[in-house]
Amino acid sequence: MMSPMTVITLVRGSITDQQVDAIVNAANSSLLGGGGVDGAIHRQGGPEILDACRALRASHYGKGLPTGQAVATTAGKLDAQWVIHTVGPVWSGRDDRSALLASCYREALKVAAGLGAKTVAFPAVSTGIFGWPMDDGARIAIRTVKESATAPVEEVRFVLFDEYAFGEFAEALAAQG
Ligand code: AR6
Repeated sequence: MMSPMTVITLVRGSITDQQVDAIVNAANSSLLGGGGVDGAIHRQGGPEILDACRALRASHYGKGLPTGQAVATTAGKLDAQWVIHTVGPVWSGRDDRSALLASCYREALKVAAGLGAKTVAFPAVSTGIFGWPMDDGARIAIRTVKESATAPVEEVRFVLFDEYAFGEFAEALAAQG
């Protein structure tokens, strides 16, 4: 269960504008950038983040960061100490990949706790370019954070880009109390 010291907050906006200890990136296995949240983070964080990602590829992830895993780099010029890159699953109507989506939140929180982060901002992983339905993505996000957030993480902040995403997260949070 989530530590009683951890709160979940929801805000509308861009994840790149958050002042937190760790910002989670919805990356892809290559760790070399892309569109959506990933593009915004690299654009606003500057080249230091890409340099760190290239170094990680060379040292640990020659075949790419597997789906459902998470790894931290510097946050460059962003107002955070770390970016935690995680790779969400691409939505499939045929096979159930929700365990992999849950794993993204769980593993990112584990990395955050290991770094000593008290505040962590998440986007709605997989719900953009990777096509995951927002209502289901929100339920998995809220449930997994409730199950797995631990000290020293005190705040898990979901940063939702539009009113629709915000509404779905608010509903999931209310439903799961
Ligand atoms: N702040 C917060 N949320 C955002 C922002 C932002 N600046 N920009 C978009 N969103 P996506 P994915 C929302 O596509 O589905 C990249 O190319 C967006 O509306 O960023 O996991 C990677 O390199 C959506 O609800 O990530 C991968 O190849 C959510 O963030 C691929 O996209 C996630 O959308 C990952 O796809």
